[in-house]
Amino acid sequence: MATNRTFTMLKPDAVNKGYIGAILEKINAAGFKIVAMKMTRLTKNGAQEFYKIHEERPFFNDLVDFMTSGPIVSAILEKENAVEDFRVLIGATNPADAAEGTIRKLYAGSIENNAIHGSDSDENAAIESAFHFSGREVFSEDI
Ligand code: RTP
Ligand code: MG
Repeated sequence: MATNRTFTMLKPDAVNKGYIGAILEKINAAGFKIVAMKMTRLTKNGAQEFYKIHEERPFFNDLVDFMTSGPIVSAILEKENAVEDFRVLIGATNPADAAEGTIRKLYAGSIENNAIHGSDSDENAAIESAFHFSGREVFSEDI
């Protein structure tokens, strides 16, 4: 299986509760290599653009308000089968449905405040990574 990449954000709830270190530990322990990472805060326009696919959904405005409510940590992760394996690691969208040991089961409070994002396809991983990072911010070579 080819090594590929996914994109993640630690959402404002996880950052605010002090879970950055614990979540990064789980990500590394699961075999993902961090090839880009930064703390930022999404603007309203940025959050609307990032979650544009959900703009007709009833929860869209609440989602944008939540995602702009504080800083996030965004990162690009590399691993074999990255997109699918990362979705397994983070668990179901609603932490009440998430499997034991998953990041959302451990660190998410609700379906709205669910701690972490993971891309849902290779195509979206590339789009989302380019939205958050320039080429110079991505470190792919082994050193
Ligand atoms: P994400 O994109 O953040 O990784 O989450 P996901 O794929 O598991 O879920 P998705 O369907 O893409 O929904 C995006 C985010 O919208 C919020 N949401 N709220 N109130 C609701 O019913 C509801 N449904 C979704 C969640 O924060 C979800 O992560
Ligand atoms: Mg999604």
